[in-house]
Amino acid sequence: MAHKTVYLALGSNLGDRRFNLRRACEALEDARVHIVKRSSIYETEPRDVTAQPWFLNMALACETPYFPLQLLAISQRIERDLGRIRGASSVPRGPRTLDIDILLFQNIVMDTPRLTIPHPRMLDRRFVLEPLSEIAPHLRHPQTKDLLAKYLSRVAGQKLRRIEL
Ligand code: PH2
Ligand code: MG
Ligand code: MG
Repeated sequence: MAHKTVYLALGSNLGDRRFNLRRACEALEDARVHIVKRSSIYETEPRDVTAQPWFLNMALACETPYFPLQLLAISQRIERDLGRIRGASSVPRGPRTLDIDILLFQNIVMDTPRLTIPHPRMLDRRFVLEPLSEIAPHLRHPQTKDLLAKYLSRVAGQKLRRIEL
């Protein structure tokens, strides 16, 4: 079956953050989500819930045979395997060992209770736009048709630092 191009955002702010990101990449590869390009790792100031540890974030360009909801299920399984707790005992947008977010999936636009693509908050988040622009500088948002660079300039006040490998 034809493979589709998808952009993912990874984040971790609990436990061994670097290890969690590395294991996530390995688990994605094992699940037929093939990583074509990976960004640097960035240490980023927490957004939304600001009283939580700083995150490590990165972005991936992948090729996969799956459809969006299948990829969501795989991502959530990997989050659980890496110790992610959801439900009553966890704070929405709060600390987590691993978060895998689907940013863009081909040029698909979908809005369902389980999954919204493009990711609805991606354009306001430097921790997403910075790593994503690093691996895909010419990408346009499928709804606005604008280059990511346009949005990046608006979030320059959000703190982050690129971690040297
Ligand atoms: N994820 C959130 C909420 N806030 N802040 C940073 N810096 N990085 C994240 O990955 C992040 C966040 C919800 O998923
Ligand atoms: Mg998220
Ligand atoms: Mg998520």
